[in-house]
Amino acid sequence: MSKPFVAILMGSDSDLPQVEPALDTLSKLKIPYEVKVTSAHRTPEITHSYVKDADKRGCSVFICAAGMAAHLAGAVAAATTKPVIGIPINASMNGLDSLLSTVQMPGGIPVATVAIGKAGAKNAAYLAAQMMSLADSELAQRVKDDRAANAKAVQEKDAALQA
Ligand code: RP5
Repeated sequence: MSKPFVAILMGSDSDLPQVEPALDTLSKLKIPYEVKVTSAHRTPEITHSYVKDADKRGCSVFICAAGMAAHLAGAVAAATTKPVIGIPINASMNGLDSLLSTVQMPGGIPVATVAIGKAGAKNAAYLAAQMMSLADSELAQRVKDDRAANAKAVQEKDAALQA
């Protein structure tokens, strides 16, 4: 079996600028990932078969980004029992349409929904890392070190302000 990885799906390549912080964060934490542009509506069969295949190949967590009627995360969650994290993309209505259509899943098919846009993308990657850390002590340490480095950066910015 291949190394555990994260699969990042997005409904359109137009979502990429808002998804990039997820890719950067996974790279920083040395977590392997795949990126796939596929849509719940435009390419439903490709979405389904990709999820089934990625699941079999050792995908640990799916991260799904979509805008407007954002059904991608829900469609993915319907096809796997691996954790699914949804990033609502701001493509219209300030992303509120995407937020509601990602988060409002019926009972039994969860999607862990993060904030709209870039902050959500970053947190989706951290959340995936924290999930994978449960079975990977080296990754758990990298996540802890990263959290400490972020706290130090805040303190340094504060110190610069006080000087
Ligand atoms: C959604 O429709 C995509 O995730 C994207 O956010 C939105 C618009 O897609 P494009 O028309 O830019 O391809 O499915």
